[in-house]
Amino acid sequence: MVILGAGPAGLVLANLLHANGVDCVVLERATRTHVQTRARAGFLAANTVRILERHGLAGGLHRHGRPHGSCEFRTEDGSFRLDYGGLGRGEQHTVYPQQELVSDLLARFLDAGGRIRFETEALAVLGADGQRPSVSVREADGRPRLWRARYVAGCDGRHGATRRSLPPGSVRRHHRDHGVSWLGVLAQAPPSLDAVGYALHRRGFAGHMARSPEVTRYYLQCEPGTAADAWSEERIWHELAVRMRAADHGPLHQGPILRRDVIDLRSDVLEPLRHGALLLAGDAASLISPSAAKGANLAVLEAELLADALIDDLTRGDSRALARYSAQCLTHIWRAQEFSHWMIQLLHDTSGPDDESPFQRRLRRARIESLRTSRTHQDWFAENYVGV
Ligand code: RFL
Repeated sequence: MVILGAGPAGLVLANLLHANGVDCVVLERATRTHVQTRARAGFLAANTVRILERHGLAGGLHRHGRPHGSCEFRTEDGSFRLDYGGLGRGEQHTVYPQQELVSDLLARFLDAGGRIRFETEALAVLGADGQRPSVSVREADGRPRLWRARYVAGCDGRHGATRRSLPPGSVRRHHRDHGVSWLGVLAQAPPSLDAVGYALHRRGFAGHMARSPEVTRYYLQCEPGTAADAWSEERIWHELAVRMRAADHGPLHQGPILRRDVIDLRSDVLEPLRHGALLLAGDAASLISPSAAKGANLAVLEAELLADALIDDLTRGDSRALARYSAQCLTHIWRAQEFSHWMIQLLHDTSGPDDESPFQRRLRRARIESLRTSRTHQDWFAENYVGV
């Protein structure tokens, strides 16, 4: 079994297969240091925590993760809090940075004798429609090599070899560009409020999410096409203060900006998540905007489903679960996409300069008002916000 990519999807899959006696190797393009320091997600859903617990992979997040169940909306009509941990199914997030989770998964896999080749870039998956697919790679020393396996798991994210290797017409791609971009910054500064902050402002959306007691992620809606370094630190903090209405709610805790990325809010789903012996999981299978913090959670869920299916197939000769894998994941993926799409509509003014814009803006205000006042709406929100 060859697994492409050492992100959350590839490493959960690798740990589960290895623990069940399935011979596998992980091929990863980046260095170990890069993989262990890549800051991305931070909000783990309750189901993700249960999956990791089920397989003894939750030690680190139990020691260092923090429960989180509150978000605050700040709008021109005032602000309100939703303690979502006590709504819906009563589930909370665990805040645990993705790079910490990846480091735990990696250490566990290697300690158990798992094989991983860093700095090994998959170039193409070949012969996936046959019984013996192979992966052509460039090894760390630059030499080409071919890895053969019964199955290849494509867990190499949005820009990996998996997506490039799918023959035209083999898989359908459902795509949506939301026309919205965010400047995401990671600041060496304590969180400014004890909740996720969603600020809806006529200058654009601003978001606040704790990562640790010392590090906070902020998002600022920016013009599509903005370069990551286009805004000065001063402008970033000023814009955040204005949009988050610091004058009414208190100043933001500022600190050096550690990282910045421009994120174009795009969604896409490949269907089915399988082409013969090539099986897709995580961002390689579907991309979801970070507005609802679902990407890493879907990756872990899909990895567990794929591991169970492959273990049945490879150790018991039972391929029924593998046949169901794609449809099962797609149900979860579309549900998450629907909620993420709803969040995008809620957080941004996506209407253009046409006659219908004022109508759209009023709908958005009504939606927020419903969320502020209706317990039924709040329960629905909580269930979908934490659920994957
Ligand atoms: P990853 O983590 O991208 O890992 C893929 C791995 O494959 C390697 N790779 C290759 N290896 C070999 N050969 C090749 N040709 C290769 N090409 C690539 C890469 O080096 C990498 O190590 O995918 P995976 O495992 O599917 O995990 C997906 C998640 O990383 C992603 O969905 C989340 O980070 C999305 N996301 C969030 N998700 C959440 O659930 N909660 C959040 O709060 C959250 N916040 C975020 C996010 C993503 C963000 N960015 C930068 C896109 C915040 C941000 C800013």
